[in-house]
Amino acid sequence: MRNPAGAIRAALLAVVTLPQWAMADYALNMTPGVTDISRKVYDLHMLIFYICCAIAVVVFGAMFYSILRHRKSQGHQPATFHESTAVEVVWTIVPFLILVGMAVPAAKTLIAMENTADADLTVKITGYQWKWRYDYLDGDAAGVGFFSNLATPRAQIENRDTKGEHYLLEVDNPLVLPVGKKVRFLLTANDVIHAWWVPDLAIKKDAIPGFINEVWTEIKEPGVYRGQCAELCGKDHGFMPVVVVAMNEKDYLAWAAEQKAASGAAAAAADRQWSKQDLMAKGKQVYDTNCAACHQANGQGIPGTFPPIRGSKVATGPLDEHIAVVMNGRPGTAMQAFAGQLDDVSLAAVITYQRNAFGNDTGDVVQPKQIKVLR
Ligand code: HEC
Ligand SMILES: [Cu+2]
Repeated sequence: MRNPAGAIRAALLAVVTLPQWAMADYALNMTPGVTDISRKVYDLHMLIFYICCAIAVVVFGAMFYSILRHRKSQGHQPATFHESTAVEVVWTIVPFLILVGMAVPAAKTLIAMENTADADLTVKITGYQWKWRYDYLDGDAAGVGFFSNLATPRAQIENRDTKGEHYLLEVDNPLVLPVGKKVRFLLTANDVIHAWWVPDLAIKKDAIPGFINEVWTEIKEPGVYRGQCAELCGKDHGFMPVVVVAMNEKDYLAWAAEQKAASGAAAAAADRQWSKQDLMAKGKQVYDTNCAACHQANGQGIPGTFPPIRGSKVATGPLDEHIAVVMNGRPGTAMQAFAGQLDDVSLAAVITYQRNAFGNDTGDVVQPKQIKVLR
């Protein structure tokens, strides 16, 4: 090396600035999160990590010391530990103590994680292909329920140069929770296995059709916490993020009141007569959010997997059958029953849209009232 001093200085500089690089936008460690449980999980992770480091130093230290200082070329003979009771006892008891030292705090944390008793509020979380549904079962928002769909525009997904700040980690309706309250989650799924994962809350729990899993959280700080589905659940598994917004009590109450008012307004909207233009505008929005993942935004479907809506015999044929397919789905296929997922207005709008968009110019208009009588 021509300039050893320069090289040493460069190396020192690298070591000194390394933590800053690591901190910048590249986090290697897990997050400590924003709940007591997440902090316990983090502490447990660090404790066990340090124990592993200490074991590594001791074991590799002994190994390298022996290899170096007791090498054959120096005339050393192999040692025998054969039938040494003392050594046998030590290498049984030491790992036993280390294991117990890890198992005690780990079991304590696990028990705390499973203890869903005395919750202030219960929210049912249901996984769908490919969105989440949240139903508030009690508390100030009792009766409120909604779907939470990916909000990243399709254009951004197709052209990744235009990625936004929360690319694929943003939704139209986040799960809103009050801070400082114990919230119990009941997890299940409508179709296949999903998993609800929010690292800041240290929650990753499977949502399984026909089963109900329980988990809980108590968020300390107001804020927005993001996560994802963590169980490979089909084509758009990477497109069903989780967003939790934690609010203080006052904002949460205002939000709950707003949600209740909105569902009242939706009921009123279902009773009035809609113009074709309004149904088409609303229908496009419903279609892009709920149907385009399979039938595609241009209505052409994916040959062999998802049928086209453009020119479809159902979407251009008898109206009754079209309504029946959308409301009841096609059992045994990916075509879900949308009667339980969409309200009367959304169903009327999306069916009107499918019958008039993509060149399906049937001219048919479906009113929300027509859907209401079929429920
Ligand atoms: C998860 C994928 C998926 C989503 C989302 C989806 N569909 Fe389907 N859809 C299908 C599949 C698969 C079929 C074909 C079912 C079969 O084999 O009979 C289908 C069939 C249909 C048909 C009949 C087409 C024909 O020509 O047979 C209509 C109409 C339809 N879907 C409407 C909708 C509407 C409206 C939405 C949104 C509210 C929607 N679909 C969302 C997968 C989906
Ligand atoms: Cu999923």
